[in-house]
Amino acid sequence: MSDLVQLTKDNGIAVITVNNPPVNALSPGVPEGIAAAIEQIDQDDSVKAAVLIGGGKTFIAGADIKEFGKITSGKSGGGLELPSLLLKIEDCPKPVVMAIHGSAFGGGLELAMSGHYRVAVPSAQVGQPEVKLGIIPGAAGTQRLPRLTGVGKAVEMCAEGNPSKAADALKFGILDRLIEGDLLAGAVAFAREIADKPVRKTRERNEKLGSADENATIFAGARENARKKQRGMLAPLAAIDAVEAATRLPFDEGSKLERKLFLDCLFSDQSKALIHIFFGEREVAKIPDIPKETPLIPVNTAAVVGAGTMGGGIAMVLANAGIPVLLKEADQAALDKGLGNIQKNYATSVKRGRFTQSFVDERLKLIQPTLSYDSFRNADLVIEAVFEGMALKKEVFAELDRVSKPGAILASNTSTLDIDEIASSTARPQAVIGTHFFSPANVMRLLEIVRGKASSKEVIATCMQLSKRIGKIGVLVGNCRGFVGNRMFHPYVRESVFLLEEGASVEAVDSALYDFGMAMGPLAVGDLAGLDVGWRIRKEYRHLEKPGIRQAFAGDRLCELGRYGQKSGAGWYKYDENRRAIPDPEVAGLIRKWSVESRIPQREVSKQEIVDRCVYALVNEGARILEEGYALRAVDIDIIYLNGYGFPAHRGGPMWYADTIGLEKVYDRVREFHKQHGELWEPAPLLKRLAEEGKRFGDFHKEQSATA
Ligand code: 3H9
Repeated sequence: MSDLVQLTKDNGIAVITVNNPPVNALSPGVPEGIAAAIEQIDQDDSVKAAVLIGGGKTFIAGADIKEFGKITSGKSGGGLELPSLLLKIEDCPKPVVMAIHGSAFGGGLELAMSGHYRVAVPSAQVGQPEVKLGIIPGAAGTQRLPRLTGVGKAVEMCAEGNPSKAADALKFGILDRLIEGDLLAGAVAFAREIADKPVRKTRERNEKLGSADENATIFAGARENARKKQRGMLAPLAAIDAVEAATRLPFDEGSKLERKLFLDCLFSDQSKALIHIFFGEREVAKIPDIPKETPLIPVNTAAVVGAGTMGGGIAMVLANAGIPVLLKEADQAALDKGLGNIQKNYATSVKRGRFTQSFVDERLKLIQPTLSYDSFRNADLVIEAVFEGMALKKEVFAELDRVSKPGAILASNTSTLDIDEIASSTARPQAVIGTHFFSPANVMRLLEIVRGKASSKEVIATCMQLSKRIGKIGVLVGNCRGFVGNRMFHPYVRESVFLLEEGASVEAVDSALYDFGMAMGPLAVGDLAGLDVGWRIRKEYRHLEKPGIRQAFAGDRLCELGRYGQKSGAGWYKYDENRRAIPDPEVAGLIRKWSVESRIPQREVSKQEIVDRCVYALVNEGARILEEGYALRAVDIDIIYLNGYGFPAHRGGPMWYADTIGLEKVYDRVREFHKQHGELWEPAPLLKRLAEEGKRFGDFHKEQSATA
């Protein structure tokens, strides 16, 4: 037996405990330990039945994801032998009861299904989340699950990857009993109850597999769903194929097919990208100069200044996490409008089944509207979300400095402005930080946390922790114009408009990027956000632009015509009463006319050029940001782009995508654009260096850590 697996006995019932913190992943040593325990149990006449349980906070969270990289790079790695262990458990002549708390995910659920019975505490969750890593279950999960749940539920669980709560898993047939109270004691008692019954092998339970006719509509529906909801992803379709195999082939052959599909997925670029994201989401929480032990500022109450779209959304996010929040506006009309929007948004969530009415009623009670700063003294955290203008922000912060208690965090939701300048209007710059939410704030997962030069470690650590508490993914960024996300978005949008001015159509630009995997094309995003927002910012900053540099003009001209996007019924597209975008020949004609007047040569623009121009504009700016230290790691940029800008997860984010293409190739293309389009395309020095050294953006952080 290994250190990772212990075997004890409790009066005729053997107890196998897996102890591989933090999540009892099936790392090398764990399957071997379980196999050895099963062999001992098999040979020990005093043992009537066995319980397998996880030590610590969970059952088994699956295969060890870190091992996958070793497998695909040819450096051994464990986990692939799992199917034979599961057969061994299933063939054990004494009943094995799987006792589940925390999560039984991926290989953990597959292992649980090889047991003869499964019991769980009510808070447990089970699932086959592999598709979220770009793979499918690889230890016969797609073959055993439909035998327990029936085909429809198994397809859904394997293709969508969402977990099920214990009570549901009991209904679906995955679990045999819920245990209230002590899990081990309950599981041992259960094992005694069933000790004399004949063992049931999941792989031999074919009664729920259904007929070909019944299944045809299930599989067709699942495929249609996957193509729509997991656009561009290979694994969901492979998972459906594998479950379908369970209905057509005997268990062994179905398992073989599953294994082939699993390996195809494991070696795909998509899986590598999604695994990069899995670890990246956890990595961004780690700030090198802010240790885990940094004291946190308790946030029990909050206040938000400004009840516009952003302020209202932020108040909802805080209330949803159970934090009472004051919502301040300058006048009653604005406050009423803001509260009306909040109520409307909550009503939509109830209609869509996201929240219950009673949850919403409780949340609304936590949001207290106000017209004055009188009660701000109680707030531990204040978030300013007023109109984006430096003078106004400074005025608000000077006021916050006067009214807030010592130790309160003063945060600005600015999306572009200088946090240090905002902080300079207070006598406590150490308390000031940026919390840049994305619209709609109650939906989008990203929170850019902007570190000012004086922001204290406690304030930063608290905001990082708060992001988790409010269900966001917080990424710490430096204080530069547009921070990380918007600074990169600027050249991306700029290129999309340049392409229009060079001859591409609005629809061609958007569909090329949509087909690449972006949630929306850049022009449709502009219409959604309001073209006037960028127009105003461009006007404000025009004096900072170097003279003689090409400027995109088509968007500004549309704004001059009152075409602000969806809100004015027209922008790059026309909109019908349901806000559905309709291509507008008038816009095409205008862009052509303006471009010819500006002597921009008109030409055919290929789909590939559209993608390269826009995505490499992101990458080149990302490289500058990385080298200048405004993002901590390349993966931080990737996480920002996935969660705030609709970049396709299966491409791993812009920096990972560039690494996957190869920086040498990316650099060559950027140089080509530099020659054709001039200074705006000057290759970032970091891109040049890493390309010449045959390295990746992912290596930059390792270089930095090595020299730190
Ligand atoms: C699979 O099973 C394939 C099989 O079908 C077949 C194979 C043949 N491996 O999330 P947390 C680390 S695929 C390695 O912060 P929580 C994680 O990186 C797998 N490491 O905790 C973090 O490390 P660090 C299918 C893992 O309490 C630490 O554990 N399974 C794994 O918020 C804590 O994680 C999944 O996809 C792993 N499997 O959430 C489940 N899991 O401290 C993936 C976690 O250094 N895991 N780590 O940053 C989860 O969903 C969550 O971790 C879980 C706990 C809900 C379990």
